[in-house]
Amino acid sequence: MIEKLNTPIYVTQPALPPLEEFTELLKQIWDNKILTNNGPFHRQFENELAEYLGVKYISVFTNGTLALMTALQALRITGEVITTPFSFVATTHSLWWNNIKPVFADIDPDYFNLDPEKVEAAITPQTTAIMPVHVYGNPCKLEVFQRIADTYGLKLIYDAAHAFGVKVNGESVLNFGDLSILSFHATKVFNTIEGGAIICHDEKTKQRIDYLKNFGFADETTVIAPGINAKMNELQAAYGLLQLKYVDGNIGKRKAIADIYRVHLQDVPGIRCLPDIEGVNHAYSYFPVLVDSSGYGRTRDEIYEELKRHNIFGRRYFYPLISQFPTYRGLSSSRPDNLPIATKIAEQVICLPIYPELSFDIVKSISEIISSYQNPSK
Ligand code: T4K
Repeated sequence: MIEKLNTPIYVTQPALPPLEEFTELLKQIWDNKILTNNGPFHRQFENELAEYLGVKYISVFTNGTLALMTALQALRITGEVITTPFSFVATTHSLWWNNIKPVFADIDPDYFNLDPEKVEAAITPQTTAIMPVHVYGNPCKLEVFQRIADTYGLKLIYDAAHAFGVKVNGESVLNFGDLSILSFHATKVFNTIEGGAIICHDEKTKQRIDYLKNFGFADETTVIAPGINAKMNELQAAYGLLQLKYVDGNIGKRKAIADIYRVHLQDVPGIRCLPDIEGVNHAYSYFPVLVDSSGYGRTRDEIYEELKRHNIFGRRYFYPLISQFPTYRGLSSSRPDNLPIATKIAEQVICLPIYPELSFDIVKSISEIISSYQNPSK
């Protein structure tokens, strides 16, 4: 039997760069007194990030939510946008803050990303764009979405908040669609404390995004649009530069943890882990497992509570569905009978702790708690 752990284990814990290295960069900021507004670290960070990720143009932001909101402004999206209910609320909130009507479509049962067939069926004359999410960093069906977008003349904006560093056949997942958005929040694979980015594919779009994140200023006296203040400051950009040196090692540790969970949970009846996808370089941002109570003998919520009793705090990302929150539940696309797969997955999923400093012994203990808690006779 596994005892209750002395220190709480959360779903994640941020990886930080060595403090001494950060202090060195802080000294430079203290000397030159440039704190924000496209300073030297901001410029260097964008360049090095673009190179690391294998993308052409990137614009860094205060956070992922403002990046999403600005992306919609950059492409002048209006009317209706088809999106997923199985995500963090920020995906849909970004539409709402832009006065755009979200239209929810169901997800696929394998990796829980938007189902392209359901998206196509939801298109109306008001639809202007599709906003899929690479949930847990597993890539959406990229070619199929592009074909639908091209056929119907729609924009394609990927919420890639979970997909830092993810590649498909050697190509960054961020190079697909019109725009992709990253989050560098403390809970993400790569963090700048808070932060985010928009990835685009041409210089003009990058220019427009950069104007928009700086109030719309094109020069000292010209404001080209009602922009917002969403710039990343120099401290975060400097911190981000350091993070780039360590991110590969951190992803390697995440992979090792995912492998241990998979080995230890593979034979537990009613428990499903998501396998890696062939040709994809994963970043292991989350470790979701599905609990089928008919095989396991207990529900997802019972496992969630049992882990808590051991001082382990998994998270039910993404339950409830966004479509169930008060702002959105009145929409006709929010009806559970329109979203049967998302409804089912939201009831079954729990994300287990995964982060670079998590010890392998604790990963094994968590697996053991889940394995010994099953009750197949039920
Ligand atoms: N699109 C998608 C698909 C997203 O998942 C997100 C964010 C966004 C867009 C928006 O991006 P940002 O605007 O956030 O850049 C967290 C995060 O706040 C959020 O960034 C993230 N998705 C979402 C999935 O998770 P919470 O409310 O679950 O986080 P919280 O504070 O409960 O943290 C979870 C655990 O992590 C804590 O129990 C302890 C640990 N933790 C957390 C923080 C903040 C630490 O150890 N240290 C920390 O500093 O939302």
